[in-house]
Amino acid sequence: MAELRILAEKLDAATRRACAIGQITNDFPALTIDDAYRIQKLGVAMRVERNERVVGFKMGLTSRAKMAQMGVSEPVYGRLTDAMQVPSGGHIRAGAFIHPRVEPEIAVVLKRRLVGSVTPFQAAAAIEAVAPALEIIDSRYRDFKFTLSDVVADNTSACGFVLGSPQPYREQICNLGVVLTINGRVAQAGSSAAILGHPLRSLIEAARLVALQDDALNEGDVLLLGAITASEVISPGCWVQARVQGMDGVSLNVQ
Ligand code: OOG
Ligand code: MG
Repeated sequence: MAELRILAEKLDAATRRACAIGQITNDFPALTIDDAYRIQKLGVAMRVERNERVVGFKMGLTSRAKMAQMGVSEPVYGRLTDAMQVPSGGHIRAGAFIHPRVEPEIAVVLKRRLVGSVTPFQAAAAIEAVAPALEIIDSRYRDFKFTLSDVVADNTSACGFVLGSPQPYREQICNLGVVLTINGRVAQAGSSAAILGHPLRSLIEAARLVALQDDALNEGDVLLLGAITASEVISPGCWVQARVQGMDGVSLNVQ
């Protein structure tokens, strides 16, 4: 456990200094996924000690586009805190991060606790609202390169998120067109079906994965369901917008 704490501190320092580090699996090639989730939990506890509040979770690597882009092929989850949230139309300072990227997502807000094996019906019944979202990711590893254990320990590159206007959950979220523009130009386009074939599956998978680590999705939690397309590099001067069919846009300025 002491060793896991040291690794969590190393990742936390890299985050705060915006300074990349080598992959931890270079030194610990046998690092298990369970240990990686323990490191993640210790790192988030350090944020909580600094008065951040956990507001939910994010799923990662739930689309083929992301799996191919990152060379990792299993869904993972990370934790979101209030300090990571940026209001829609707000800004971030690229210099506060190492090599930030943005990706279009859909978020759900839960009205019920969800944990372990749940049916699609139970998952749908737990959704209070759906919102278009942008996720800002920033791997703490050099060159944005990692193994599955590395990225889990690094809180799945969580760095920031933007939520658009919440809408009541509709059954038809399974095949919505999604476009990511940067300075008005289409950078990525896809469909919500890219999320494990159906966005609801990401919620079901989140409930299963958190239970493996003795955790749960709770009432009021936000859950980002995972990027629909590959991510895009952002730099000062970028105005990023995601549009999900039938929903309002969600945007972010990069300074
Ligand atoms: C890992 C996080 C992936 C997503 O939506 O697929 C992720 C990364 O790509 O750095 O957030
Ligand atoms: Mg993401």
